[in-house]
Amino acid sequence: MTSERLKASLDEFAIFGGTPAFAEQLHVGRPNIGDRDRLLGLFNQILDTKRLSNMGPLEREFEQRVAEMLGVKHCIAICNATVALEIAIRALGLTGEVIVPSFTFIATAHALQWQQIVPVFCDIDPETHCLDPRSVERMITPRTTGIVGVHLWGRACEIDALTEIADRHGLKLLFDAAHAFACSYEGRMIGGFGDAEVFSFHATKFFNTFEGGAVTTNDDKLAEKIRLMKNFGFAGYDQVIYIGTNGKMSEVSAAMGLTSLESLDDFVANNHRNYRQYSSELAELPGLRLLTFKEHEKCNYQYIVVEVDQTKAGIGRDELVRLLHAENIIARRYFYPGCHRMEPYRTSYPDAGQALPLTEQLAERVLTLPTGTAVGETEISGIGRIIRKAIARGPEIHERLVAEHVNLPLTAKEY
Ligand code: T4K
Repeated sequence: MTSERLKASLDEFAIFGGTPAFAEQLHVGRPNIGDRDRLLGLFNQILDTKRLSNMGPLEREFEQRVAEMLGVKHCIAICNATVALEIAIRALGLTGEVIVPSFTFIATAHALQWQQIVPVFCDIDPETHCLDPRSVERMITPRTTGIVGVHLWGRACEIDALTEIADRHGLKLLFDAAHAFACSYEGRMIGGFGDAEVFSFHATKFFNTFEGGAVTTNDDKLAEKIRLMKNFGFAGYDQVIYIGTNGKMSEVSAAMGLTSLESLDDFVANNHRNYRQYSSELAELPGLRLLTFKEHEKCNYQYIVVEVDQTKAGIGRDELVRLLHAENIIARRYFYPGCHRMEPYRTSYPDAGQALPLTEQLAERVLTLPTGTAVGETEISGIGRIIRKAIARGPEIHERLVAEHVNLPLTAKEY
């Protein structure tokens, strides 16, 4: 960091021509990497044995280790969570309409639309950012076949309420648990709820397999179907008994997964430490709310999520993001503007927003901040100080940005 102790005058903020607080960019989503020697050892094993893919020994070991850790009968490793969602949706026989939050990564909705299933966007609880079960109930029609809940930021949905609704209406219940690896709900690990759950092990997740994902389930028949589907429907040599795709996880990804598993506790401890520091750095700032986690549950703390209320902070979320970017703090507006305002949904369902007032409000307020092993005490204290100074002078910064026409909507490149 170079000049973060400054910013005594507005001119010292990088957005107004000052020196950026950090010489190098700090990102949301820098990968955590486990023991390099262990990983390279596994790579050598892969190269020596020449077993690179197709349900190799590392993929199978990875599946077994994940299933044990989550206390679930089946873990089926997949090449990424998007394909895992697509396969799970198909294996569950979803058709017609499926209820899903709009406040999620676009893959959740696309996995449905990709198979000509209508994603019916449902509002969220502004406290939890997850599906509001009462809104879910209102969106059910005779065409509804399922619900896809998203454990956003690693915080579990209201699983009991959603399960009750799904059971009562005869609907399938799938959870997009892309954010929730190593998290629990009422003391039980996420992975065994609903009909199935889907994890992401993408590079930007706290636990990664480069690219990767998994479906977990306690349903033997469903697991068998998913195993067939991820391998073109092959039941043996020359024997295709089902429609399928290619969802296999490569051996290098499984090697990364096994290595990451060995460091999982360290990754979580690091995230938790970062989260606690952010909590104290950002405490009691007007108009700023740091999303909290239930300390009695297991949590990966992989996202530092902040809501900005311009009426109290004096500065808007987009203005703060722009100010932070200038300081080389690459905050992100996940999941702006909401799936319903992205194509093809924006054109297909132009009125969807009417049923989503809380989603629309939240999408204008949320930003996420860098964490993971790439940032430590010094960086978080620098980020905290910049945010505190920006909020302390929120109205002035806002006025100057307006006067200098810097408060125009963020462009795609600036997100
Ligand atoms: N459901 C939910 C709720 C999800 O959040 C996601 C994915 C999915 C389903 C689908 O999972 P996958 O099919 O991806 O397994 C990222 C990820 O690509 C995506 O996996 C993730 N959610 C989403 C929340 O974030 P971007 O567009 O923000 O990534 P990108 O390329 O801007 O990367 C963020 C930052 O991370 C970069 O600025 C630098 C750093 N980075 C990234 C990569 C890929 C690195 O340092 N190294 C890297 O290799 O989407």
